[in-house]
Amino acid sequence: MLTRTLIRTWEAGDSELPAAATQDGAFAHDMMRALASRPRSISPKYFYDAKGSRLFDRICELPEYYPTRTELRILADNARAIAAQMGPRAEIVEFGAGSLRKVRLLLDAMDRPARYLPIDISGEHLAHSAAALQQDYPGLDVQPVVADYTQRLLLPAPVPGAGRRVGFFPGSTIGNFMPQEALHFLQVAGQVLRGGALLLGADLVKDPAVLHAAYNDAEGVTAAFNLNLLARANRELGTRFALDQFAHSAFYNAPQQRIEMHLVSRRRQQVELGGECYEFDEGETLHTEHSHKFTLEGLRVLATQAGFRPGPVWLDEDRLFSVHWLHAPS
Ligand code: AVI
Repeated sequence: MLTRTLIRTWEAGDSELPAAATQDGAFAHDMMRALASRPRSISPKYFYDAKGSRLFDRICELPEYYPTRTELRILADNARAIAAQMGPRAEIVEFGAGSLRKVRLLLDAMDRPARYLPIDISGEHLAHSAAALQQDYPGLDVQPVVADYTQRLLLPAPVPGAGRRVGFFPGSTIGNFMPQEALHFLQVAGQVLRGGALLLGADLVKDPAVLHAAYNDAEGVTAAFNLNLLARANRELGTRFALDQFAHSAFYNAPQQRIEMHLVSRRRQQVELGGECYEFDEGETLHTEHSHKFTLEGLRVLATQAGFRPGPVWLDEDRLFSVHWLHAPS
């Protein structure tokens, strides 16, 4: 029962085409813009080529990277309570193709799920994940939606007899947005989930040493993940970043409640792109990611600003991570 929906989320006259339409063009454009600006920064979405996605999967298994296993434990321990909030015949809309392990925990506990709609900008990755899930849940209506979920979304109408529409946004990916972008995402989600709810995973503020270790693992996988951005630019854009001349840097910015990841130039050097030459001073950085951490109250205030009504919150016993049930606007 695997069907496929391609949704346009941009309109004629928009200044930028969606990344799906111009994947390479958008990377070149954003990299050029990053190199030309000061301070230099680029969207973390460019981490996730095939190699970057594999590295991220390895990060999720690292002993220092607690968010994935902690969220899985919270979902497993509370699956029945979460399913009770969902009610019968609910449909799940997952923002991102996601970890199939997480949604399975929900599907296994739910009362006759009506449909599963994973949304992702990468059609290939999405098709792969959806097909894998369909194999294990042959009776489930799986309908992948190729779209940029940060933009205005149009989803297929609910199936007849469906219950609540429940959004699922795990992994604290919301933390990779800037606060204004997180608000915008929640507003967009609120529109497509009207009358339903959002199940949202959010990493919590904690001892900076724990955060520091999670983004500076002993094996160097996070460093490789960060540096893969430059390797990807070399592969796809023909830049010749000297990979051994940039260092991974990740630190907790306490006032902003976020981990910042940067690539730091180890010496004065130049890089060329699109016929332009860009200079890095020694110590100058390309900022590659923010990973915001939340207090329970801060997350609930943000959700309320976007029109959600906060419901139950599930936590692990060390209060490292949180999973929020947020009632969508009606
Ligand atoms: C996907 N995202 C929530 C991860 C995070 O923790 O911000 C990405 C990541 N970056 C470094 N390690 C993991």
